[in-house]
Amino acid sequence: MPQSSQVGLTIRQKEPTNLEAAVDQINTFLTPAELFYIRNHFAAPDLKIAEYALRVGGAVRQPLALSYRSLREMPSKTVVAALECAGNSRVFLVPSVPGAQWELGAVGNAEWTGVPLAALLERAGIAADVCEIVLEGADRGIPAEPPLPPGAISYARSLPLNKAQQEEVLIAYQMNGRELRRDHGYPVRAIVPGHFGMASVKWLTRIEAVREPFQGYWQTSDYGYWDRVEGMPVRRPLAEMPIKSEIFRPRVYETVPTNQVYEVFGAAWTGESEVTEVALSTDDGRTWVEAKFLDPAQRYAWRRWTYEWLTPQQPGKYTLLARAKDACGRVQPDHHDPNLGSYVINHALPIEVFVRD
Ligand SMILES: Nc1nc2c(c(=O)[nH]1)N[C@H]1C(S)=C(S)[C@@H](COP(=O)(O)O)O[C@H]1N2
Ligand SMILES: [Mo]
Repeated sequence: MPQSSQVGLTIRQKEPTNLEAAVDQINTFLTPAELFYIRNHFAAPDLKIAEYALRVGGAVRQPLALSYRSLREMPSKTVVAALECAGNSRVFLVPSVPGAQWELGAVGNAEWTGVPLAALLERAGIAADVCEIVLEGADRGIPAEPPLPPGAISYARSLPLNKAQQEEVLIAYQMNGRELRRDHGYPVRAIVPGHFGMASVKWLTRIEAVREPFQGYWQTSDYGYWDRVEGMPVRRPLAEMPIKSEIFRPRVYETVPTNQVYEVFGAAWTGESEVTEVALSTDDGRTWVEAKFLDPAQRYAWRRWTYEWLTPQQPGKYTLLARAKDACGRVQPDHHDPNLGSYVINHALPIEVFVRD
């Protein structure tokens, strides 16, 4: 496979920009920016470093307004984290559901550098009764899906305080050692490793410590799901990613030759744990074999895996499935949970291929 970094992305929505990677082009552990999906709810704002300020306020002793330069002067930390859109693989749902019809490519794994959010909270001195930290981006508009809020809103999400205070949650200004591209949040974005992508607020301009759970649009209407408490449905915000693996090669409906070694390739990731195993089936789940990891287990990063498949002598249509496990005992389910609506599509996804002479 040539290591091209000029491969481009596939349009899922023109405006606002929503593009996904062709995952069969992925080879490397770190996904180059050229191959990293873009998920924007509104037009990307054009922020200038000279005017940039990050405000930290709400229930704090000392509100802050930090320039880009002062952020860059604080001690930095680098974390490798996979980001996956909560709607990734939506196109696999039957019956189909509304929303961007993501295939397999709304996921990537990058190295992020920035200041731990915890250090900013420490400097601002949060009040004892703070329960969440709200992160707000500079982008604004009217969201696509009802129930619609009254007028234009910004993109904002909250984090429970205990997650916000973990060292790996970054106020990031670099991706893979380079400054962020505009579509990925230039000049500054949040990175919340282990959570679905919606938590990693781009074009971050405001951090607010709050005493009551935040009920914003992206926390309730969108990026929420129905849980049950004593039989009663309650709405909760999506947060941690579950265990998931994807087959990157072969592609859906690829034709592979009979009786030859084909290198099946993919990656697996999970939330607050480590990926420990990937099993592969080439006969629609009847039998399973263990795949081989290319990367060590590292919390928040993905693990690429391969399997040398000796393709059948018998031509026909074959269904490949991959199923990962993590260190806290989670396994990918066989089916999507309808309570999760059009999100969290982490069941073993069927990749149908043709074996031909
Ligand atoms: N300000 C802002 N932040 C945002 C979004 C957005 O629309 N606006 N989209 C979120 C969603 S849904 C995802 S999946 C990730 C995508 O990050 P990427 O475009 O860098 O891949 O950004 C998140 N942060
Ligand atoms: Mo997303």
